[in-house]
Amino acid sequence: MNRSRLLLATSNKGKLEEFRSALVSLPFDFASLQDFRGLPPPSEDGTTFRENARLKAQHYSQLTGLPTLADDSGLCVDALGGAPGIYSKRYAATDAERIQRLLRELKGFGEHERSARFVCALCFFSPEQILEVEATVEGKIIKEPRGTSGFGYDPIFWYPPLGRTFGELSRKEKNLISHRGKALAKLHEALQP
Ligand code: ITT
Repeated sequence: MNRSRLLLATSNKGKLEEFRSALVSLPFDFASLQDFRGLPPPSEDGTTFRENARLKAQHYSQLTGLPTLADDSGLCVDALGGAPGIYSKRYAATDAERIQRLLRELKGFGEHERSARFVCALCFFSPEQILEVEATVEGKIIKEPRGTSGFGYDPIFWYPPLGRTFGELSRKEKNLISHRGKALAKLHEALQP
């Protein structure tokens, strides 16, 4: 059977690995932005995760002619009024600096004031079909990074049911419970032939 190609449109390596591992059983050949070097980036000027995911997916689908999956995600911290939220990537220049900034902003906040959630919006965009799904996972921000797995804010995101940070989970464990894992499971179901 002729399998169609699906573009996994992210320049974030951590996301790409999680996509591949969660979607492996779908009947697509996966392409990535590595296969389309030099494409201009989309303008992510939406006001919600959902809008930004749609902007990215539509942008890359129209440039490549391929069905495209894009993700917009981030960390929302209650004590900071939901920041960094859709600005999670732009919070600082590197993962380490983003973590340091967040820990600085939360200095002085006690154990019970550090609740947070990761949010993930996915958009599958093709000329025939647009699918949008969203999922969240609740946790709290600890005071010192723990673990080296995953990416981004994972080492400071404490997940109470497992008593570990996301930085201490394998990719498989993270995909079972994370915002992205849950959103990918919904998408997987919707895309089943
Ligand atoms: P693409 O737009 O190319 O997909 P990006 O990293 O620029 O990649 P976003 O604009 O969606 O993506 O930014 C999301 C940021 O939120 C990401 O860079 C991390 O800092 C953080 N983030 C999202 N999901 C995360 C996760 O599962 N673990 C840790 N941090 C995460």
